[in-house]
Amino acid sequence: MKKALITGITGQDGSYLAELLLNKGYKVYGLKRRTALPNVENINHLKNEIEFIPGDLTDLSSLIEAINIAKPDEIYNLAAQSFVADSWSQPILTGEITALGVTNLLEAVKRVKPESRFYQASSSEMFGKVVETPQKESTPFYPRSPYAVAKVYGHWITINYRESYNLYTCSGILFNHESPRRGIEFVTRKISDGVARIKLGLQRELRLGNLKANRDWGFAGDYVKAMWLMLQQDTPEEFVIATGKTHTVEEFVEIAFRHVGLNWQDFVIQDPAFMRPAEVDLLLGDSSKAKRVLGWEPNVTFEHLIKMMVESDLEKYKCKKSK
Ligand code: NAP
Ligand code: G4F
Repeated sequence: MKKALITGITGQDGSYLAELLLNKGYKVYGLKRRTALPNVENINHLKNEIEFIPGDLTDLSSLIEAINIAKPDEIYNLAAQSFVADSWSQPILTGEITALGVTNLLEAVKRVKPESRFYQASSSEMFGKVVETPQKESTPFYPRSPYAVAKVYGHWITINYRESYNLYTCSGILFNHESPRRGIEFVTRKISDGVARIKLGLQRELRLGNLKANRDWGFAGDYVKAMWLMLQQDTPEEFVIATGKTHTVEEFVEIAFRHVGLNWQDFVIQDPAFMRPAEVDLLLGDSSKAKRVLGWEPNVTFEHLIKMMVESDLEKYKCKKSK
């Protein structure tokens, strides 16, 4: 039986990846940091199938111990301070987790189980103020936030440990991917949650920042398949994972409100509090390498994704109301 260790198990991607690996017959270990209150909503349905190991990306000793316990064939490093907006208010913490945390984990791999295969969750945010469109594996990086700068570090240290120590390490440069399990602070889930609450009379307005930003949005369930495929190749390489279509935040808002029969302009207020000091205006990925080498393609369309998220939030609030 193959064994996998997932960091970031409580997050959106950690939960979908755990489901995928369990379905493939893996023994799944999840690195979980201590929290004052339980935060296992995304993985509650899997809690008896995953073996949790306490640990934190900023604590090398806990990572060494985790790899000693799991002795994993595959390691998926999904843990990060992943919210771009907060990386300006917590730039040092973001660097410690999202950048140096990768080195901590690679060091633990090198010392304890160098034959493990390692996946790093790199990000399209690294392209930032884009120098070409669409963005592909060879596109130069121009990060625009402390988060993106930290991800560039994580990306290059992953390559460096491969070249320095001959480890099997690779990175997926994933464009935005969403789902009903997306954290509530990210714009898509903030919108789907807000639309559901407004429709059910629980909220009157939705305050958002820049509606003109363009993102290449896919479904998280499709994207975790690409992570697994990357670790099944003979040679580790970098891959862009994207839908190849870009949409504005405003389009997302418009479709989400239309889905419940409402006009977004009656409810959305632009609030400077949600504007960023430096914005990423346009992301559009070219994942033709992933299609050619991995045979990977996304299945869920933009419209289907929005419908899935709005329906899920409506259901959640309807259940709460009826209790
Ligand atoms: P997410 O929902 O924010 O999950 C992040 C996970 O990291 C959570 O499980 C969190 O645990 C954990 N974590 C944070 N700090 C940690 C620490 N110091 N030690 C150990 N664990 C820690 O993120 P996601 O959307 O699933 O994304 C997964 C990864 O892909 C992240 O690295 C993200 O930066 C990257 N990425 C995401 C996207 C996207 O569109 N979703 C695109 C490109 C790249 P707690 O629950 O305890 O906070
Ligand atoms: O949903 P967002 O916060 O995601 P962002 O910044 O694109 O980052 C996400 O995707 C990255 C991949 O490209 C990941 F690496 C990263 O970890 C994260 O998962 O914001 C999307 C866009 C931005 O342009 C933002 O300015 O939406 C705009 N926006 C407008 N109003 C808003 C809001 N974003 C948030 N979070 N909240 C708003 O009210």
